Amino acid sequence: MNQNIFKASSKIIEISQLGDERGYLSVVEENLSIPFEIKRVFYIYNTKKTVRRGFHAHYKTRQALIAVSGSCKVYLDDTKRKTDVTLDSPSKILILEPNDWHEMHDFSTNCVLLVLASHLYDPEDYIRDYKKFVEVYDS
Ligand code: T46
Repeated sequence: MNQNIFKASSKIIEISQLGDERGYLSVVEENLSIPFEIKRVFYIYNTKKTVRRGFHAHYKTRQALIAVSGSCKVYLDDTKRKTDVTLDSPSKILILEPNDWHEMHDFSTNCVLLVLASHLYDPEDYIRDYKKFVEVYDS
């Protein structure tokens, strides 16, 4: 089991909406607005409003979550602080650190949640057991 953990605080950042009469354009760049190298991109869509997903933390994967369409909420728990953040704009990015247990919920029907990740997919990087999560991060 990978115990090489990365601990930091998740945060919301705002990026510029570059706009003119044609509409808006927002830019994300690795190691600039996104504080890591982007190794993987995936997106979550067609999630029903009543569904909660996630229910895990990571050992090392850092992620950036952007609701590029619609909105959703993300429940965050670092073993001490628990909070809900709302992603409701393509210019709002949640920098989600591995030590935050997270649950995504309240998806609008048109929500497309874009996720940029610092590592390739590895099921061993997931902590899906809450007790194990507390053991690893409650120090
Ligand atoms: C996270 C939140 C924000 C892959 O095969 N490759 C991938 O890169 C990913 C991300 C998933 N999968 C497979 C694994 C499952 O069979 O896709 C299926 C759904 O994944 P999961 O149940 O992990 O999805 P979520 O929404 O619970 O979590 C996802 C990410 O997995 C996770 O890293 O932090 O979004």
